[in-house]
Amino acid sequence: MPVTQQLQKRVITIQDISCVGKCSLTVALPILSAAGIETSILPTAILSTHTGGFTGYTFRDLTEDVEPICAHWRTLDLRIDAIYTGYLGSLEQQQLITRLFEQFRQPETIVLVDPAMADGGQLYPAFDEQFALGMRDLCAKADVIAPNITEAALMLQKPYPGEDYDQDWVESTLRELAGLGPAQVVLTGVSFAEGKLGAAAYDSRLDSFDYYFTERVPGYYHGTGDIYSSALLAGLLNGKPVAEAIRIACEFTVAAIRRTHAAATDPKFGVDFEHELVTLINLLA
Ligand code: PXL
Repeated sequence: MPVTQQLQKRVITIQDISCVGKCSLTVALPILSAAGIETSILPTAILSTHTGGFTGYTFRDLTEDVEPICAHWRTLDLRIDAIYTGYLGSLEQQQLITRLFEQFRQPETIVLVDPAMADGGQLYPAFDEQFALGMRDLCAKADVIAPNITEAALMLQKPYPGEDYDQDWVESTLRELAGLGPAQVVLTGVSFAEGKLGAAAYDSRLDSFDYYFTERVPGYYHGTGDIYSSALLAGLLNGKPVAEAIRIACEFTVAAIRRTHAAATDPKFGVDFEHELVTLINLLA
């Protein structure tokens, strides 16, 4: 295979390390690497497990490390193609990361914020409404955001609709989220028909909506939002338009969920995305 002359893309991803229970950095790193992207990390916290479905987990907040890490990076003349944030360790980190965006964003940098803080109508255990409003302010600084329906409702301070929404609700929510600042908004966990699940995207520069759905696999699978956002970014950095990137992310994520459902493993440990990395590579080709 010929070696390409293309400059390798670099992402800085800012999320926690959950040591057990695949999510955040333990999925972002392998997915972005498989997509050919150099992945630099800024860990926001270290937990023995993620906080969804486990009890007794440890939590070490790394807020104090953010500024010294950034100060060192500023001496390195780093070319950064994307900054991608996920689960944050504290409210204070939201302000530090806003500053990081200002310091490291270059004209072509894609800033993707996944406001990973809630699902199924509930905030994750560590967070409150104040945190959700801070996440809204961080989303305002992004180019692309990828909330689920719960996160979207929290940031817009509107009621969580459960399953009771229609295309008008989705499209007005997407427009309201774009009104915060990001040019592109991807809403995940969208369903208009029983047995179907997917994503809706809005590009405010084109005023256009795109949808993509696959079959809904029964059950709740932890870490799939992080898998989705990582694959979405892999698509965007490989030059795919958002309509194509949401398709790639949906197909890859559902393939990993399908495999895990068939294996009947405990879903709190995460899904078997590793055996589907080849699917992602083919989807990106
Ligand atoms: O996948 C989202 C996520 C990331 N990191 C931690 C979490 C969760 C969701 O519960 O607890 C620590």
